[in-house]
Amino acid sequence: MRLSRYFLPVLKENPAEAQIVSHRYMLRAGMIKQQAAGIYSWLPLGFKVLKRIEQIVHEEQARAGHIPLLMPTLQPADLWRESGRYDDYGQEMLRIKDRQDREMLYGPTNEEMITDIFRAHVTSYKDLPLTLYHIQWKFRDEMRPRFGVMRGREFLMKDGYNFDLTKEDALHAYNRHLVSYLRTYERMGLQAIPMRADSGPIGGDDTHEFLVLAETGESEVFYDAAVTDIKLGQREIDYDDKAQCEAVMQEFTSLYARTDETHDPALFDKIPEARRRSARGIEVGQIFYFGTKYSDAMGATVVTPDGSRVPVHMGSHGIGVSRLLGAIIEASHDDKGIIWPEGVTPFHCGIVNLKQGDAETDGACEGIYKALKLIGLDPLYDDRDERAGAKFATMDLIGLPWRITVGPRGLKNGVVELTSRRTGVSEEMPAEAAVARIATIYEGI
Ligand code: P5A
Repeated sequence: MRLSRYFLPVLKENPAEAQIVSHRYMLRAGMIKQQAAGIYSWLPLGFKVLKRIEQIVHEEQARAGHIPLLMPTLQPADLWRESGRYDDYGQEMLRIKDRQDREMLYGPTNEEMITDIFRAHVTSYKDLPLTLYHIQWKFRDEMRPRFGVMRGREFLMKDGYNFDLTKEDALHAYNRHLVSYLRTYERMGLQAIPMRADSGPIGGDDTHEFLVLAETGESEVFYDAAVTDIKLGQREIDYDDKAQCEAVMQEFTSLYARTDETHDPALFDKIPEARRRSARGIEVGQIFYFGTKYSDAMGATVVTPDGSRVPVHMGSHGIGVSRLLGAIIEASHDDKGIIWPEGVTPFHCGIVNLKQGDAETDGACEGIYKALKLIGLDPLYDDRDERAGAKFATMDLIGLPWRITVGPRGLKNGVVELTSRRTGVSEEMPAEAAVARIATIYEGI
């Protein structure tokens, strides 16, 4: 993309309404625009990152064997009357009447609707196990929408639902989700720690939230510092291997890590003092096992091998897709702007032309731009007639992890400059070498 033809409405001033850094940078980098409290338009740069995050979520769900579908945002109230949650949900639910006076709602989550789909089409244990998911907009009329996309009213969620014959199978689905979520967050450059939590209006006893540690996080958390040393890394996972998934789950959840809702000071005090931590965190996901809560209430049953009918065991599993943008920025920025991890960056590399209009510099930039595109990368070429300082400030603000700077002085010596946004370190090298380096960096990402 050439910046001269892109739509990147950056702001010079800090927006007064933004209290935390991610909100400030998302507004300043022209990623989002607020349309009403907690409701945002996703401008091109923000939309691009949102799509990258969705893509990683889809890839990791596919790896775990989960099947995508798409349910609507609007739901009939009657479904929620069946589960008993229509009245329970209270003010957070946006209730709407259509022209026939039928009661509808904008879905805050989809347990009821997926159970309705299941009961309409699945009747035998032979069709199990089954995990369906979608990435769809949700609406929760939060009392205090704030911090930009962190606590929105309209927000994008990945929500998945498992259907299993037995509790044991459903707990495997729980563990499988836990493992696949760990991989999903790590690919986004995040460490998200599973913490024992409260299940709230979703229900059930088994639930973990995934928290990214950040001072601006809304949740208070207590944990053993040793949990931050555990990484999934590149290990091979067989998602059908129950023992392996359970072992990873145990590894990540045996040490003390809880949100304030389930915090137990007596247990916490048993951690060696030097490892005790209380901090704040951003909840980027949550997994639940709630057994037959919805299948009982809504008649989602299957015929078992012995011919009897039983309600299926279920769980649901959510990732805060739009919230993740805020969480990633909170975890990765400096005083100049965002620093995108390579896995989610909106453009792979920036190209800064220091002397727009100079034939040789323009030619070199064009060459690099085309070479990067040819190998399937997506560069952002700042071809505007602007001062170098302004170009650097924009690149730093929007946070592309790599920048190639091209100017007449370097070209005289046959070199361009390759700069890492994270370290600030620059290296001079021929243009072809810079392109080759960028290609290597993104191999396998
Ligand atoms: C699990 C999937 C559920 O709703 N039902 C389907 C279960 N879980 S949850 O924890 O309530 O939400 C899942 C994730 O969505 C994000 N989230 C939000 N993001 C932005 N703004 C909000 N107001 C908001 N509320 C929830 C969180 O990341 C949460 O973990």
